[in-house]
Amino acid sequence: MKTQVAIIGAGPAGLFLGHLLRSEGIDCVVIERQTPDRVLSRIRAGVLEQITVGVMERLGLDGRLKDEGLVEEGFNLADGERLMRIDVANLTGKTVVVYGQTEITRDLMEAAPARGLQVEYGVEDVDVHAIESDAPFVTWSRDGAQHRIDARFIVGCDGFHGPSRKAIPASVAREFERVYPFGWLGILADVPPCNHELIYANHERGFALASMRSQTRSRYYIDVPLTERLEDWPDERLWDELAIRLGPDAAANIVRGPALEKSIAPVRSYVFEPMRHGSLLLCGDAAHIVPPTGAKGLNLAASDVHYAAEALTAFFKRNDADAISHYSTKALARVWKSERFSWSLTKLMHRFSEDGPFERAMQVAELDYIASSKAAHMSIADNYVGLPV
Ligand code: FAS
Ligand code: PHB
Repeated sequence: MKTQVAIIGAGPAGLFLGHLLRSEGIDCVVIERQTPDRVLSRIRAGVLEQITVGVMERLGLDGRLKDEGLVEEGFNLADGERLMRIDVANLTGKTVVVYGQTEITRDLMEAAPARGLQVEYGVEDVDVHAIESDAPFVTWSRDGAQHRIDARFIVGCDGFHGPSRKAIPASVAREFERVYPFGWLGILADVPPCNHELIYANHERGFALASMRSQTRSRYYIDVPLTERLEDWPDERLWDELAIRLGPDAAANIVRGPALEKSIAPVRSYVFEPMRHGSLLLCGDAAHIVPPTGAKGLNLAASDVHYAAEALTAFFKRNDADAISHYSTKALARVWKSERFSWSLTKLMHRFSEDGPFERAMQVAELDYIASSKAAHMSIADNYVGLPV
């Protein structure tokens, strides 16, 4: 098989890029290890920045997002005593939209045939070759048959555990990582949210987040030590803990219900540089991971793809190779700012077992500062709605 761009991974990054390239008339093929149902069964991000909404608008795929998405003009930080509302709409003139990653992925998957976007599911043994040449290729197998895609570029959109990043030689690779001493235990339930806006809570028993997917479906999280197992957290125990950590006002509005999905996700900050080596580009979780506290994971995938599509379109349609050579620097500049915001909000809203009284006093002082400073609100709002591309 021959194409212009071979894309590995049909998560949000791979499908965003495939659609953007096809909308520019550029040939591409997406290959994905899992089945479509398996990809859709993942419960991940839920908050969209303007950049991500903008990509769906550009693709003409924002219909359901506009009908079903919840426009959020603010969100809240709680510290056991106070509820501090960050009025992002008035502070920045921008909003975020609550619309599940599952729904974004479903919209992109369903629109692929009409776009002429070829997506091969259930592939195995994916490997990339000759990435330091102008004729890289990908090999893969399915049902025992061997396949090969020859392309001018390969884009690794294969997430944190995918093969693409590993193809970049150690001699040029730089890695930056912080693994946090807790995971996020999330529950999805068909119950109305306890508040119309998100609440991030820093309680002496730990972190909690009240989020939602719609007016009738809620998503809640608490942090738990990495030693905890799902079976240690039957629904009732989780609802009890949420009621304590979110505080009496929110607790009074919590409607309990059976879990549709419950999972523990590890929490880490990770950046891989460079995001391009030769004819291989990396987008999304294949190159970086953020703690979910800043709600940046999916949105960073969209901004990487924005830059990658811009560079690949310049290359194929205007014969301009320059944009490709600047891709990694441009994408990383925004990645690092999102990494900083996600790390700082994680440090502010979680209790760290290794922290002593001084570190705790710093948390309290920062929350006090936020409670009393418009400038602090402005900075948080500016980062939460998403920095310009
Ligand atoms: P993805 O991981 O979504 O997609 C990569 C795709 O590549 C997958 O479909 C995978 O099957 C495929 N792939 C992997 N190896 C392959 C191979 N060898 N061959 C072919 N295909 C291969 N963000 C938030 O903002 N809020 C959250 O609550 C949140 N929760 C998360 C929970 C979890 C468990 C994870 C992992 C992430 C979470 N995130 C969250 C971040 C999440 O939204 C990611 O940033 C987003 O999925 C990134 O999209 P992609 O880069 O497309 O990677
Ligand atoms: C979610 O709704 O899943 C969600 C929202 C905000 C976050 C993380 C996750 O910061």
